[in-house]
Amino acid sequence: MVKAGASAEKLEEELTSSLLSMDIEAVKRTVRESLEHGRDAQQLLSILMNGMRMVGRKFEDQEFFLADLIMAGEIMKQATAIIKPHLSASVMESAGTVVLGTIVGDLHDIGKDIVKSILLSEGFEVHDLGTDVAPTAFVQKAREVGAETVGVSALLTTTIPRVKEVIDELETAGIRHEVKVIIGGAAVRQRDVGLYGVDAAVNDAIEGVRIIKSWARGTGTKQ
Ligand code: B1M
Repeated sequence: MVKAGASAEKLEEELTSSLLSMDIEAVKRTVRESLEHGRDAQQLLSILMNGMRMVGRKFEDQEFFLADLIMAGEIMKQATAIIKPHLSASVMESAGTVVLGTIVGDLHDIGKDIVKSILLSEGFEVHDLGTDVAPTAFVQKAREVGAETVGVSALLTTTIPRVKEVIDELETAGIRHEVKVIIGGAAVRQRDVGLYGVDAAVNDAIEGVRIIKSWARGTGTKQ
């Protein structure tokens, strides 16, 4: 158990070790106790995300199997459910409307759900379409709710290019000039802006929300 005044290193060591040994109860207990003792929610999230990267590497090295990936995903979901209410909540005015989803072919939703929580806490109206979302569905929903932003999560190198179809559909619908598009996920890179014609590409939720907020305030520029 992590003691109240334990160092950041000790906390990271214990949380990562519990995650890698798939001890869901230990992860949840450490997260809960750390928050009770005033630990920063963002710091806990970063530690868990690093741990998930290690899980991913172990999966690549065939040290972990699909069952481990599934279990780690479940642990991350339950841990982030505890952390989310503690993530930054500043301005509570209706900041804008965002349509959010994970692109077609992709079932990863933990990162998307974090982005959604932060957007909600920042006063945005969020329409979450879930995972495996067809490009046309993003556009239909954006049109229906008058969204200024479409946020696409994509974790697989095979699914990232499909964001181009969202851009094409927005153009076909004649509303590309009214809607900004941001893509996010661990493998998303800045070059994706040029490759697929999106307005921003990030691999960090806080950075993504910062950009969406700047667009809502009208201070953002195309990346
Ligand atoms: Co998958 N998976 N997975 N997986 N999985 C990765 C992504 C992988 C990198 C693991 C690896 O091999 N190293 C790899 C992709 C390789 C690649 O394409 N380059 C991979 C693979 C291969 C697969 C399968 C193909 C495995 C298989 O079946 N053989 C399969 C694909 C299924 C599918 O989608 N069709 C698969 C399945 C799964 C599970 C279902 C078991 C599970 C997901 C559970 C779930 O989401 N409900 C899973 C998991 C857990 C992972 C890893 C281990 C962790 C992902 C995660 O949740 N991270 C992952 C390894 C990794 O990411 N390095 C891996 C924590 C999360 C908080 O981070 O999602 O990056 P992330 O979100 C961040 C930022 O990226 C950003 O904000 C978040 C917080 O800062 N962000 C946005 C995300 N979306 C954003 C949107 C924005 C802005 C920011 O604006 C709109």
